[in-house]
Amino acid sequence: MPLQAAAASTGNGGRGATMAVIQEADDPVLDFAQAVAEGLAGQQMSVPCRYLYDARGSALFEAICAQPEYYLTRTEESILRRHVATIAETTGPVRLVELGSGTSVKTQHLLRGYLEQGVAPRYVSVDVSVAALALAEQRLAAALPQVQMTGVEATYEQAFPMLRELSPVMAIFLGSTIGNFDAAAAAAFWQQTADHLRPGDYFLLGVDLVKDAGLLEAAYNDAAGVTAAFTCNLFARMNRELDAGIDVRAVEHVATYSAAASQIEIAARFLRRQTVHIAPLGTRYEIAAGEEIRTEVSRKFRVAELTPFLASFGLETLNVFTDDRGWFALLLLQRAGHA
Ligand code: AVI
Repeated sequence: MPLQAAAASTGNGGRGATMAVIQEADDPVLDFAQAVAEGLAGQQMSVPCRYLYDARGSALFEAICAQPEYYLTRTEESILRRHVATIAETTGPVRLVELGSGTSVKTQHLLRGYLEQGVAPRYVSVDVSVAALALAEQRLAAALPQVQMTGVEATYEQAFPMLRELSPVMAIFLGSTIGNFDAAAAAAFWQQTADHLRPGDYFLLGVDLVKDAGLLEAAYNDAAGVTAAFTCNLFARMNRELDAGIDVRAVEHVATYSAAASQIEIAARFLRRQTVHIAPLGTRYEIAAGEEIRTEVSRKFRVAELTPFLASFGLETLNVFTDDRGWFALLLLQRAGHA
């Protein structure tokens, strides 16, 4: 898909950063309404997890990353810091394209590593949140003014064609966000990745690993209640945008680990009977006391299973970097095949 709006200056004093938009002409509130209606009509009620990330949800997610129980962000950051030189040496000068970049906090370690190798990295950050992109740009301009950044407001699907155009690239997908995709969505994601990378291009993937259930459940039930607030915000968002009339005090955050499925399963449990209105569609749904609406899964991985799975899409694992406790892994992948 072509860039529909031309790159425009983001007013950073002419440092060369640009912001571009790749967007379908659509109505975000109507999209949200339809997704909620579809999810509540299903056998197992659910709402797609992408709707957790409105402005308040994104701020809460940043706060989750700083919670003592949520080891993922800190652990991934430490692995990145330790192995960035090897990564930069392996790829040489490539464009770095980060999918779902958020505020690009961890990526700064990577960019610094490339700079230390004498490579001035060109960095393209892709996110659906223009606010996150603007904040990333501000922080990057302050920390690493030598880096050329282009922020692209787009979904992953919309951004895939860029990979081919920007080759040689290393696509970056950190934070174990792939764990929030169900098996079908993950397979589609890898197929698209394989289709759009050129042979020889790289992919840096961060994944959370299977571990003790107690540690995992603590990470998604932090004592300060930030993850609970993140889940509840989805229902507050329904009130704000869909006039849903939900009593948010009757929503309880439930996060449990299923060892059988190797995933954390997060739901909102309704403590009292509720009627959910979806004003833009003129529909309503009855939720009984004790019923749950699934808001997220967060799959956990085993490297020994993941690498052959990725290889089946033509993505060869060059390196697996992990922390001393083996809690999290960064995989440096390369698209196989002949140019
Ligand atoms: C964004 N994603 C990788 C987080 C995770 O760990 O699955 C989302 C999250 N939800 C609750 N806590 C963190």
